[in-house]
Amino acid sequence: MSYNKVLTIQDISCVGQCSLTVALPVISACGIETCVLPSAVLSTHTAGFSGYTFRDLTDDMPAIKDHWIKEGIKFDAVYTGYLGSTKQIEYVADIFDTVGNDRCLNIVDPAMADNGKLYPGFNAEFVEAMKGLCAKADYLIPNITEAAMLCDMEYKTEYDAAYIDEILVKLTALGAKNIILTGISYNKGKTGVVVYKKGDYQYYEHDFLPNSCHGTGDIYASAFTGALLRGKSAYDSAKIAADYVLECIKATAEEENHWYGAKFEPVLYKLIEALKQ
Ligand code: PXL
Repeated sequence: MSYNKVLTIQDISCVGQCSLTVALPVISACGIETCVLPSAVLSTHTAGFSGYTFRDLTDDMPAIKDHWIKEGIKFDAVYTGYLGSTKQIEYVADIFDTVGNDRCLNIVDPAMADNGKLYPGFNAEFVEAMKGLCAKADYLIPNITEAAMLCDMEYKTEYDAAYIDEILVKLTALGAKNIILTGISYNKGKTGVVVYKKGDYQYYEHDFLPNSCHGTGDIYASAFTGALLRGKSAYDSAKIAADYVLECIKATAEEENHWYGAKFEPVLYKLIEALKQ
């Protein structure tokens, strides 16, 4: 088995089962060395809690990167999630250019919006800057809200294949090489993920579970990254990640008041088993 080292850049929400507290265990469980660059430290995530603390780590980023350069540290992949400021996007673009090895994969989850709305604290300027990061993405993993915003298109909850096609073409025009578009539903009771590369379209459809929970986007992107770096194809990685997220949602649904995140830990072994096949 080849050994890979990934750098993931996203926040630490101390409580909330999202971002780094998901990426670190999930990617490590996939057998991948996982290095981190925290974009911010929050007491909790911002979806449903109020009065959370927010320590922006933007100003620490250049010195951290410079130290890695001095030490000759390079990564096989850089995977970005929730970023703490617009300025940070610039720094992350530079990190892509300087600490990746010559086969480094840039994986971008433009974690900034869901259900038609930006997360608290983000604005149009952030979306514009995120378009620039998408241009550097070997793999871009947006949900449909983020995709519509990145394409300056209307967000729709009901759509046809032509709407999704337009999104895929526009994201490709931004510069993203492979697009993994999550939460795409063409049939009632079903949803799925589109895997797209320059006109080559694949779709994995699975059951839609009504009790969706917070943080599943981060679980999805982390499991996708882990599977991809284990040598799975983009389609197989997209499928493995989708199946794992379904297991996480089912595990969470057993307890009514676990509202802030998905219980991904008890079913982590299922992700590891899927990687063996
Ligand atoms: O799951 C995405 C995410 C990550 N980090 C923080 C968030 C959110 C979504 O709300 O608030 C801090």
